[in-house]
Amino acid sequence: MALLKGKKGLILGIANDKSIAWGVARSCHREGAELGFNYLGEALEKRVRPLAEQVNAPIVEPLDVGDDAQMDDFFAKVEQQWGELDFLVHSIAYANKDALKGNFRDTTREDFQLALDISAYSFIACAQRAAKLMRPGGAMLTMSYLGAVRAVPNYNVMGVAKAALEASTRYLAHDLGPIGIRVNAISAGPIRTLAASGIGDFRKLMDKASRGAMLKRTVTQEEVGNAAAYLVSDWASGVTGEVHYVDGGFSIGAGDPGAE
Ligand code: 0WE
Repeated sequence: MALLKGKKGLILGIANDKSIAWGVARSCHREGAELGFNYLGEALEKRVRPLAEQVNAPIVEPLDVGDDAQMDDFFAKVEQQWGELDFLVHSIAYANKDALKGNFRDTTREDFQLALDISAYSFIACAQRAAKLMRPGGAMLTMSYLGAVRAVPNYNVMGVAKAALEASTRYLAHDLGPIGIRVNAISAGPIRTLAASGIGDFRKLMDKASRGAMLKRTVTQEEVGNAAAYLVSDWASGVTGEVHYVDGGFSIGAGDPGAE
């Protein structure tokens, strides 16, 4: 197979072996890509380095996407090491824990700014730096969620951030299309990750996701990884500006209109 043989790609947002970004990394490694990772702080470095070794990733560097100086340093190191880049996968989000429960109308300006900065603007910040290292045929990908387009209880300001992220995907596709770079998003169903562990009632949400999905189950990191590998590969050379659902068909359902 080796869908990504000879390609160099950055995968941003691995926290541990449960991360969606790690699922993407495994699929991309299996398909022959050479990978580069970031880590957020020393605590996560201890988790990310051993994973990087498993897939022989030559680039493992610190990067907090909320810090422009770190963004510049990170991409300067990538340019030094590789010179050019074939793909970028952005799998990063953050909102204040308290903003992911209770009433959306209580969202503070600070909650809004943080969630939108880290979860949506950071993709733009990555794209502008990554594009400089890409030739025609390059591809970028980010991770979204259904809360971007529907009011999902408690997802709150993250839903607004994902809406901005999906719109950013389209505008980046518009800008970068003329130079042969594609930009897409995957809207994944809920998956148990470190991010999910900070959320109350995630079990109930996963149960609902299984029952509502056409496949009657949730999706795995590996399934998102395989879809990601396709989207950054040349097999998807005609696909850009798209939000591709990897949710077992949940989003095409009507729920249970007869439920009490
Ligand atoms: O995008 C996400 C979660 C992103 C996330 C998670 C956390 C938890 C810990 C962002 N910021 C934080 N901040 C923290 O302090 N998902 C798609 C998973 C998710 O999160 C939810 C969901 C789903 C699904 C929150 C409420 C309701 C549903």
